[in-house]
Amino acid sequence: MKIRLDFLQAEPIRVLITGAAGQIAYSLIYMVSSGEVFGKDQPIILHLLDIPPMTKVLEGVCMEINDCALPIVREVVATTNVAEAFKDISAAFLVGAMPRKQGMERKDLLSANVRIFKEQGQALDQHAKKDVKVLVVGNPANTNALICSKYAPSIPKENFSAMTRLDQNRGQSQIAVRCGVPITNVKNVIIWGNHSSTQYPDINHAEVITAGGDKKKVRDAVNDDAWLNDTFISTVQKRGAAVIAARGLSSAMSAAKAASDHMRDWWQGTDGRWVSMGVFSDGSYGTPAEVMYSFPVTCANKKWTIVQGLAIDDFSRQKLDSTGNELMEERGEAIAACEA
Ligand code: NAX
Repeated sequence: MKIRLDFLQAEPIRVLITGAAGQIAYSLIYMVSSGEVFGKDQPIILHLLDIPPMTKVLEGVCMEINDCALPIVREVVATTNVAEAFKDISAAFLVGAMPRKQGMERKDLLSANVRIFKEQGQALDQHAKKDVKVLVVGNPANTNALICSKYAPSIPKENFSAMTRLDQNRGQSQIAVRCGVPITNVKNVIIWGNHSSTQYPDINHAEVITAGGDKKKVRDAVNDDAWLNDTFISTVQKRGAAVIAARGLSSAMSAAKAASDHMRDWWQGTDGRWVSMGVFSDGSYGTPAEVMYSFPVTCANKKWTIVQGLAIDDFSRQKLDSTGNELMEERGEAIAACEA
């Protein structure tokens, strides 16, 4: 009889999900706990953080985790205590954030949220493992990730990222539907910049295997520049609002799937595939340095590397600049809010 010693021997890792009583977490907890992100042989100790008014909901979520009977989940630490939540974690999905209330200005939302991420940055600095991988989902995701990293100086900046994978998945899916092929036939759609309406979904370097089996540039396969330069871009940019209009609630299942795709690829590698991640900009492609800018990256050995050498035409240049300008503005407002 063959005994699976690898599974028995692996040390559990502690994985934090914040906003654990919310709707994205409701899907994400299952995806992480089923082994899709860190591997089916990697036991985990789930840390779940939410705010005190959500304690009862969190208890219900814990009951369901137990009832799922998940082999890799060794323990669940459900808490409203920030220090306990961040203690010894190896990975963090920072999903919890304050939602936009009616009549609230964008600036007020930004300042409320960056204060949450300042506190969580400090908690990471004090309590998490120094090689922790942090994915920020809560909006404004890029700027929240920047603030988190600023207040966690003992953790390398490369260990922080913001989620633009949902935008990438949305873009690749639009192309797959348009070309009448499975999603796996489309690759290298890029999201540049901010996870906001200024993001630039770029298909200029994307490829598709057509229904006839040929490998083509997406621009050639679609053969409709008006659709690609206008309808496609605005559909991806406005997809979140379209889901809210239809569902009465914001994207949750797809956001959870994107968060698990993002962390899985970072943790397990992309094998040369490009994925989009909001990461600390080094100024590549003439983007502003020191903002969390979404770039095409590849991942290996738990590290991301920006894909270099791509040609940027005038149309793209203007879009890369405008989303970069927005990130610089957000950075200024966020730092002011944290220092106030
Ligand atoms: P929900 O309102 O369903 O859940 C948020 C949860 O966070 C709540 O349970 C709330 O109590 C908790 N929370 C609030 N403050 C907290 C704090 N300081 N510490 C811990 N928990 C806290 O929102 P949900 O739909 O799950 O969305 C969560 C966040 O994801 C929002 O900021 C949303 O804007 C953002 N999104 C980001 C996306 C991205 O692509 N980057 C896409 C999906 C989503 O819109």
